[in-house]
Amino acid sequence: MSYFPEISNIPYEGPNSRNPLAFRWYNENEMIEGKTMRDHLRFSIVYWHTMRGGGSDPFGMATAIRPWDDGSDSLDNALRRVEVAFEIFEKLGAPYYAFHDRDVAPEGKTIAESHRNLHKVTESLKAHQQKTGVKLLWGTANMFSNPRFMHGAATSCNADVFAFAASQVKTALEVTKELGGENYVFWGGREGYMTLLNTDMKREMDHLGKFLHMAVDYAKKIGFSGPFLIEPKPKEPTKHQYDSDSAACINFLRAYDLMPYFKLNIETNHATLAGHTMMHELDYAGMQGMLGSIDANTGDLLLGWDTDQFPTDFYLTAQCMLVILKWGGFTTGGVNFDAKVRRESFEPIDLFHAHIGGMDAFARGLRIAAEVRKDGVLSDFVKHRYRSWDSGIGKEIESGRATFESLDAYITGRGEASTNESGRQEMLENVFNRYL
Ligand code: XUL
Ligand code: CO
Repeated sequence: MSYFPEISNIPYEGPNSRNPLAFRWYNENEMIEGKTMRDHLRFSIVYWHTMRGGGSDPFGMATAIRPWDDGSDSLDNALRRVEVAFEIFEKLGAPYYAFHDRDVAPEGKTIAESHRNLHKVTESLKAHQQKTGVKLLWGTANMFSNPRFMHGAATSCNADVFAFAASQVKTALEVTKELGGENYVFWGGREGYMTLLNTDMKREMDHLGKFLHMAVDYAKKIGFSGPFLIEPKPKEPTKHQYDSDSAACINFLRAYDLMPYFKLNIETNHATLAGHTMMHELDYAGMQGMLGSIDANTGDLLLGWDTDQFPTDFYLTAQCMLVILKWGGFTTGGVNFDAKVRRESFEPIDLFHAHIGGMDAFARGLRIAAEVRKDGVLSDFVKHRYRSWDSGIGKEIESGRATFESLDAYITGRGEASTNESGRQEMLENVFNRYL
């Protein structure tokens, strides 16, 4: 049975197509820099927004029409959603999907019942993966919606809540492994605080470090080898979240001896909430070998919260892809659309328009980035800009031979530093725009 009989598999029709249900830039088998677009981008669709988002906001209830969903928290409803989800994944040609435990299966009255529900839905997810070839990019546990997590999960002041969270991640890891998930994500939804007046930050961070080590140990035990990913976000829901940006996450992982097991899952709207560009966050993670995956979306210039809009801006996606390619592209990660349709876009077909737009935006970004790299104008400029480090005193500093005394003698002998050169920002922005 089909839930979208009027929609066929979305075809690639090229840039001149006027068909809104076709790709203009994403041609999955086309080769770019020696790899297919499919393998470069590794698109993934999220269960929470696409299957569970209803469009409610703090001022109003859900608006979305979802004829397949009876609105109940029953297992039957959950199992029906799986069928719908896989039809959407397949028709869009998305090779991956991602979920939280509570997106796919209802929470039970006891934790044991919740685990049973999840295992039951997992059987169906597995069967659908086998039938369609769609794979799991990552799994995660929702440890932020239920009131028990009001003070946090691994960083709660209540030790029982820590134990509950551990049980939940244990099962989510088992399920992720069972489904061949390529990564496991931690987004610290409520791992943070509202006021230091009631918070022992050091103790909470120590607990988070312990929790993640337990996850690493259990993954080893059950043979889950995919990397763990931490998803940075600076605020919302808490005022200060511990995993606030790439730098804070990497410092935490290093301090708690977790570096070998983790990478980052970097989200555009989270980067901008942290006061950074997405490119900054990607480059910072990339230079430390910590770039794992991305949650692709965008915020709104005029709204200060996590609006999770679908990415449509080629300028942004091209710059993101430039940084991603610079650090070698994705291995286990991918472009995961942590994005939701607007509340006003309430019809099922809007889910297709939204993903087509996001996939095309990243496909076009990939094409532009590959052209920029082929011409080498920007990388040549940067290389030339740092040429004072390739020989002479610069080389001595980089190689570790220089000391304060030797540098003092060198610059005293010259009397003044050599003349600076323009950074040419405007010219370089013009160069970049040639490729758009
Ligand atoms: C919240 C967010 C999450 C994570 C997974 O802002 O991005 O959906 O991606 O928990
Ligand atoms: Co996200």
